[in-house]
Amino acid sequence: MNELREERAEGRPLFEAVGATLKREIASGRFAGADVLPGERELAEILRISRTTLRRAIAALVEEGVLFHRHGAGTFVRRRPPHVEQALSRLTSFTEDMRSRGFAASSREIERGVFSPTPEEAMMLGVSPRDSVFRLARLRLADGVPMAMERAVVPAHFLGDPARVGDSLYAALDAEGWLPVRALQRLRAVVLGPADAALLDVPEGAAALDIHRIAYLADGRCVEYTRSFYRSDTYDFIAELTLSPSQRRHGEGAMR
Ligand code: 16G
Repeated sequence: MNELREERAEGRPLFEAVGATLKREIASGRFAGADVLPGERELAEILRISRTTLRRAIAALVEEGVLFHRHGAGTFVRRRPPHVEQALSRLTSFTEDMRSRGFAASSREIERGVFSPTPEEAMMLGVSPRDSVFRLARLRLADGVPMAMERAVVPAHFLGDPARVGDSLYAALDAEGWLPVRALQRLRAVVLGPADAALLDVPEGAAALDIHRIAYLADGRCVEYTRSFYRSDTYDFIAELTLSPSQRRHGEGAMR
């Protein structure tokens, strides 16, 4: 939090400079894990300011709606979920999507490993039940806010060493030369169960978009089957609709 000095350089009162620094840290996802600020004494020590100044800065941020107190639990960050409009016709990765919008993408891993496929996975991926699949279940976050829960399955032979899959599954597939070029996606509305609702930080029973993506290589082999729950308050999927060529000819005729 070295920026405190820069904030101060602008000649504003110290508590305002502290508030601006905290806001910047929040935006960068610094407290994203638990969304709770460190204790007053620890934070005052980190910022090298008095607890009175810190209290004043926090009070101003509570008034602004950036922070809120939860009795007996501490001071929390009030996250406003980023809103994203996503074209349905482009095959992109979460990391790429968020980066292009200026959000910091991150993930919380729920499951990772190489397993025997379930009958559904084997059928979706077109692999034999004797093959292995790499499973990666992640909570995907933008600027520290949970956006989607994704459970991806990839035939293990496409990934070389699955332990090397880092922040982006598509970057890992690309590195192996197996980036998908085409995908089929099915979307439907669902009501979230308690476990997914808790992960996505929405009330149980909230609506979400249940998305199944099956992605293919140029030679038609299936490289990914992913089932995701996208928070319905953060994502709008936009589809472009065009007339079929024959209808277009018809329409042009009608206009003359
Ligand atoms: C997107 C895809 C998901 C893919 C992921 C890869 C949808 C609905 N889903 O979230 O199928 O596995 O991107 O992202 O768009 P990554 O490269 O950042 O891991």
